Amino acid sequence: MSFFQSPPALPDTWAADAPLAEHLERVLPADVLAEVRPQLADLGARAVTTLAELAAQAEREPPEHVPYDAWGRRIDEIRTSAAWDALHVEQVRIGLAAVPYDTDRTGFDEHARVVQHALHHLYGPSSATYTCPVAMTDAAARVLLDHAPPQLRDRVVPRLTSRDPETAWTSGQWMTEREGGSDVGRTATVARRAPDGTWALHGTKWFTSATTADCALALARPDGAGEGSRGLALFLVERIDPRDGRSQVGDTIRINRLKDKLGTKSMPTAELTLDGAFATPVGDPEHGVRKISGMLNITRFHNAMAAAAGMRRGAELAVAYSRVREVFGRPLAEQPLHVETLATITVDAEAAFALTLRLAQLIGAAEHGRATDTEQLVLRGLTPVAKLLTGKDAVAVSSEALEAFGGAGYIEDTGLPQLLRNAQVLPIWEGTTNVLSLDLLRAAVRNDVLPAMFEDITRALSDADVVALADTVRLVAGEGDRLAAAAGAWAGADVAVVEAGMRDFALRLGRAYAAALLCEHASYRLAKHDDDRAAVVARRYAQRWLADLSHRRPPDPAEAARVVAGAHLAGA
Ligand code: MFK
Repeated sequence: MSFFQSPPALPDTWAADAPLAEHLERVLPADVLAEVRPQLADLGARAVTTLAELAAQAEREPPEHVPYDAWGRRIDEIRTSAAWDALHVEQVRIGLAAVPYDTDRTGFDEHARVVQHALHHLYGPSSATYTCPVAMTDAAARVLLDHAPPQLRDRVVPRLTSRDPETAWTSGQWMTEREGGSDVGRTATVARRAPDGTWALHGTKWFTSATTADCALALARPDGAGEGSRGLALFLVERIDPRDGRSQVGDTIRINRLKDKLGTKSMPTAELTLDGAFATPVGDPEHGVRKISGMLNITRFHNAMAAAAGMRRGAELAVAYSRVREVFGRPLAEQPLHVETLATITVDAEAAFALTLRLAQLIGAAEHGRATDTEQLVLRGLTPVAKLLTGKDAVAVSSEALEAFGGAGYIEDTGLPQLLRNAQVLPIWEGTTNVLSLDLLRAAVRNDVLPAMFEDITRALSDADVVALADTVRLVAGEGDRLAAAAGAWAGADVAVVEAGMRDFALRLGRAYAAALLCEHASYRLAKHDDDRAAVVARRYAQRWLADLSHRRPPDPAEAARVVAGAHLAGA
């Protein structure tokens, strides 16, 4: 008899994901959870069946650019996979971009962002990165609500937040130019005002993600405005000119070519030329960077959600495989070193989820006028920290998940390599690790966010003041003290030295934050459910990332097996 390996069979991702259910039970009011649970259950089942099939098809069928029609007319059509289009319909029906905004109807109130995080956690890894247009659509709605005049806002926001696939729009975000991706102040696109008061954009955008979007927020420099980021204004560009219903694409918006990317292959990303594209200013034509920062802060939250969800999917795949793959006479799931690795990535995935969950709570509170002054400062500082830490961890965990498959993890038709490819974009787009580290420094200097962040860490730890967590809490508090002391020494220090240390500082702050939040969750689980799984998770995370080698506990194979089994429910 020939031998064939068994592929991993992913279980229902809602039913198997005990940490997801446990965190939601802690942070959501019972009525909100009861309302959303059927949707999560449906999504968890479909994430491994219909959605997974659509995602696989979309990954196999990348978009094509058709510049001209048969008769030589410029059309710049981008043909996407039918599966990609179906994933769009799915996310609209789920309400991924709508859920933060239709709270009058749902009653989710300030919990809507947590609900969004949960839905995203199940949809995202089976979406072939449709989460990217979702992120920009949500963020564009936020910016238009905050800055657009009523007429523009009332015409466009209902489309961006629609749950009806017939009327729903997606938005893009056109910032990046050849001159600058991070250094947006070098933007060369100009905005010219016609005598009738309308605006037209001229320039080249070097990376436009999800280019088939119905509209995009774009930065441009009004004629005569000053140099640098202060001279930039924010505009909404629509695919269909709202004045006469004519398509701007192929005419005043020309697609130069699609990008050939390492990952996100199902999604069109284009270089395009704006040649007099009609555009509407978002409010006064000034403070463009300040306004689009509101978009970046929401897309950075989405980036963290995508990272946490991708890490969980990597761990799920590796665990599922360990249960069917036998080597040296035993399933991988019974081999101590392999189980230790599975426990490590499972714990890192839960930490990413917890960190992003705190961000979701803070955004929801801020959007509903419930955030305290301290919480608003925490939100400003935690956004770059959560984005940069989870982005880095998503790559590391995806790589580990592929390795858990041996050679199969390196083979395209297993579908596994795309996990790593799609993770590698997460530390890059929406600000690289270094740009975000410097954004934390900007927030620390301009807004003094660090004391609020340390206060929030202390709050989480004081909620976890129980004997079973005492050593872990001490470890995290000690790291918090060291970080506070390091920040205290910035005053009067050489700026170059402070900047050069910011990546290390931001990553360490993220680790301490995540560990504190895991402690808070663990204490709840102990008190309410007499369950110490989460305490083990918090201890393992803090030991791995915060303890020096001489203080690390020796491995405990039985404990690692418990961590894996408790986080990946078998038979679900
Ligand atoms: C899963 C899906 C994930 C999402 C997918 C989306 C796909 C889309 C792909 C892309 O588009 S990737 C392109 C992403 N580009 C970036 O992330 C830009 C990275 N660069 C930065 O973040 C720079 O820090 C930034 C351009 C924002 C600022 O550069 P400057 O020129 O040095 O600006 P400056 O003078 O420091 O700040 C200008 C104003 O913005 C200031 O306010 P004022 O006008 O009141 O002084 C700042 O306080 C404000 N600001 C900057 N960053 C902010 C912010 N305000 C709030 N939050 C922030 N993060």
